[in-house]
Amino acid sequence: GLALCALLSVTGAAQALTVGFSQVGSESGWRTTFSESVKAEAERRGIDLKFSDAQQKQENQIKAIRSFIAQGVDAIVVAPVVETGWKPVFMEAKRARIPIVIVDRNVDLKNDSLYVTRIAPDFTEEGKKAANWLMNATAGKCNIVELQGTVGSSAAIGRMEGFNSVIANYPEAKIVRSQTAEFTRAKGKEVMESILKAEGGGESICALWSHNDEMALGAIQAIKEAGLKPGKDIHVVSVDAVDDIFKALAAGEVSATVEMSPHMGGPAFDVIEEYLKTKKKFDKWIVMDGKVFTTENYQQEYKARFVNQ
Ligand code: GYE
Repeated sequence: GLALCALLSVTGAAQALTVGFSQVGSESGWRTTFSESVKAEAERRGIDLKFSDAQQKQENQIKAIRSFIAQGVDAIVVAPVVETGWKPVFMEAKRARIPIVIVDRNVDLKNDSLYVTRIAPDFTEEGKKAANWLMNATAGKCNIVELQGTVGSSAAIGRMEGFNSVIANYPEAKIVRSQTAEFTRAKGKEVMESILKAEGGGESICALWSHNDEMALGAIQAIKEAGLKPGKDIHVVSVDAVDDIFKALAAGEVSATVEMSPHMGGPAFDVIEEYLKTKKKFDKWIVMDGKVFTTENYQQEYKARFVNQ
């Protein structure tokens, strides 16, 4: 009863960590899995998580961070929707002595001043893995349509740079159309429909390179409605390795996807717990690596996700 509470509060054992998480939105299956994973991890650790979904709007993320500062949380986790515009609110958190950990996308700030570290994949590597797979599959001869992610996001910038750096070595591989579909399934379908029309039906398109599975899954519907077989007439290569893409791999409608782990909650909470003890900065960020799943090697992961539940 009261005595125990008093004892716990004296020993500090009752002081659960309070962490504010400013999430981009829920635009993709990958993102919702990421949010669920962070919430489950907080639950497991007895962390009081304040969660905010910004519907992909930076001003909502800034409002959420300000609210976390006002609440006096112990730490803030941010998945920044775009790279720019973060300095003022990060300065406010610093003045309030509330550490920030970046997850997923990046900001254009130096991490030695305004945040503790970043936990993320190497987006450029993801683009290179996708392009290397496609160049091997097509012997370097391919007219490619690109669906870009959110303009200004480090995920779209990095994946584009990585992919382009590889195909630059193949004179007969070129991107014939490139347009953003904002990482969503609906826009992926809509943009692919317009590209197929503009390209005379799509017979000349060798591959679709999509910055995430969500847009690829929308584009696949458009490819089928145009009377073509995705994964056969048009290779489909994307990133995230969400559950739905494994169903498409099993159906032969997708060729390859580069895995991006959504399980960044654990590492983020580890960093926070360590930082609050040591106040030590991290001199480099924590990189999450990912595999390339293709029609040749998806089966084991497919079973792990759908059969053993
Ligand atoms: O690939 C996509 C989400 O920032 C890397 O954002 C993340 C991307 C992910 O919309 O599904």
